Amino acid sequence: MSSPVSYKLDGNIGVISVNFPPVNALSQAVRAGIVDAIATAQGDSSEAVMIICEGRTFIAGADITEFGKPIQSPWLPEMLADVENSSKIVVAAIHGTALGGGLETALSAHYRCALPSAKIGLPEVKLGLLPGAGGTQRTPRLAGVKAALDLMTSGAPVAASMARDAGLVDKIIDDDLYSGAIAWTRELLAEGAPVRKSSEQSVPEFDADIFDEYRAMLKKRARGQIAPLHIVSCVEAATNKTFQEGMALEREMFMACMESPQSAAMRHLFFAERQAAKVDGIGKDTPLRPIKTVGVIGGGTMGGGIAMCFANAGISVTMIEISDDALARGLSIIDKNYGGSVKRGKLSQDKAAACRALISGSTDYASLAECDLVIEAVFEDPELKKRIFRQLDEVCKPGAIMATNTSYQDVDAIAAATSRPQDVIGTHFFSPAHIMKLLEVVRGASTADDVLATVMKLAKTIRKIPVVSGVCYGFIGNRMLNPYGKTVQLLLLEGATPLQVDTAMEEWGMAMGPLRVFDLAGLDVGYKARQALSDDEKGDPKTYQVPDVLVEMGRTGQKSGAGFYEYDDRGRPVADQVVQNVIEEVAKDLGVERRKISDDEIVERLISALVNEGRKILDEGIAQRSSDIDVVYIYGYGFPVSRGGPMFYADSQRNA
Ligand code: T1G
Repeated sequence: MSSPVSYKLDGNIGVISVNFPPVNALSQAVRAGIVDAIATAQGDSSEAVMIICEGRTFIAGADITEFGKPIQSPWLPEMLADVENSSKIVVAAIHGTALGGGLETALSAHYRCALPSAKIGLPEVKLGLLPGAGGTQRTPRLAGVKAALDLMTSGAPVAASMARDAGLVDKIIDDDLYSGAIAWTRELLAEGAPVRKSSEQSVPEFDADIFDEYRAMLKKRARGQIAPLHIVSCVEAATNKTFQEGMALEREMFMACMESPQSAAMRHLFFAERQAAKVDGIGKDTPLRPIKTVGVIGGGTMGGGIAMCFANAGISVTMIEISDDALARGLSIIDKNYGGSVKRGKLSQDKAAACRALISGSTDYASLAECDLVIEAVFEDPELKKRIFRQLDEVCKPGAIMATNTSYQDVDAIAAATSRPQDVIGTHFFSPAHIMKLLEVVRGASTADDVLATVMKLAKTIRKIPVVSGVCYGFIGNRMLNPYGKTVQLLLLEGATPLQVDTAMEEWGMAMGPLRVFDLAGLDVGYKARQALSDDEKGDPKTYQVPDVLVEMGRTGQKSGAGFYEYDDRGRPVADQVVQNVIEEVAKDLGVERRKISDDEIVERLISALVNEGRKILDEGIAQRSSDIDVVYIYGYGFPVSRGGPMFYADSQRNA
């Protein structure tokens, strides 16, 4: 099999070109190819060497598919040492995204140039790892301690211009990368630019307190994760040890991270997220319906957030409300959201204004006539939804996709209200819709393959992570939330307090304990839904009696200032004896014997409730694969990434 790395002389420049689709990952063949090419260049007529990649990006990192298997030589650090020890200057020419081992390759070169559109980053921390090929030692020497810590502990890529300002890129090439980089390399030769090893540079001045400041911040921001703290130790070593000593520490800590359950979990998620975007049985070449204009029905919190998702992706949106006042309120929610994004520095004023300009409003369904997609986002009343879809059936153009944002209702029943159920689909956004990344895409029995394929691709356009669900009450996430919530109520009656349950789950890693989640969502939501059910349908009163009593006391959650907790004037939850009295009263009425309950029991019973329901969802074919369920719970329900998702966690416990 031919090597993915080619080498040729372009005049006096030896050009190493990597061509290993899709992202030029540093597979064993790529590493061996670069080692051979560098060795060839040492003995030929070249005066300098350039490393460039074909395809859509510079090297995007080590080959993650090789992780967890025996490492084959040449090891990446060895390859990078060969690059850096070249007797001739080596120039890296960057386009696309130079990430992880890709950036480390560029940093082992002596000079770096990049297209303005290029980005560089060290995202290893998102895999529960740290840069394991000199990144923790070379980056601080080139960019300083703070920039290095920011780059490695956030894992976020930075634009080429920022990389240049930080000292990680030397030159921006404004036109064709190949010819521009060749010309620049010849300029360097003409200037007599020396072999410049980043490993020999010393770390610029830094604030000695920075390491402890980062440790304190990371203990909160990346609670329980080991890689971020190891990154701090490695960068600290770059400031007080030799390069070789620092490399030895980096290797030791890299291997510790690689072998950790956290990294296995986060690497699982990396592939799970990408697998979720694929629909078994629907080919990549399925023709998609063009989506240029979108309609959103409902200007509430969800409708406004959904409208922003599309506007932020440059797609024009018409928002429909029932009256001018309601429409004005809806548009003001959007204005407030954009204002907040600008204030938090998430969006520039100009970008926010450009996005906002793409959103218009109307009270007339006729204005939806040219929309390629319409999303209904009104409150959870199935009859109202059917009425809306009958109207959409009247006004939407042939081929328009009609989607419902329902979080529970029967998408097939909604589709049946139209003459074109094949064009109907569920797009379940999570609140706040313009921030939460998860999108449950609910495939109805009649949903056409091209409609599903179009929405899955559109999800990526609006920067969401799509997961396909079949039709059932609550789809994947909310259906699993149901037994989770019921088990919480049983734990309270049996002796745990709301604060103990929430603390146990948050210390285990959940972003928010269940009682705080219920207070945030509003206890009245479940209460109203139960009013429509018979006693049989409601199930065991132990699972809902306490929240019903609280709602009837006017305690509907954070929005009313009290639910399972009281909330102080800054919205912080405070344990409330009134609630404890209600719990004990209900336990007595229902004959529940109370006892001391351990935190471990709380975690074990709540995670089991999720996993057992997840298994049913899989058995029923509602979810395509177990890893899809993990993606739902990580991106929609605050499950800790370091545990990989409920299904992965259960398997890892079983195999431990
Ligand atoms: N290794 C193997 N396959 C990879 C890969 C990688 N590093 N990156 C992407 N792929 C596959 C991916 O699975 C998918 O495959 C296809 O490429 C397109 O990816 C020693 C230890 C580069 C920004 O973490 O961030 O270097 O599903 O759908 O949205 O210090 O991929 O088509 O079969 O994501 O355009 C560090 C991970 C590794 C970068 C492109 N690097 N990749 O995004 O496409 S650890 C990373 C990304 C490391 C060193 C350490 C993104 C992307 P398939 P995609 P995209």
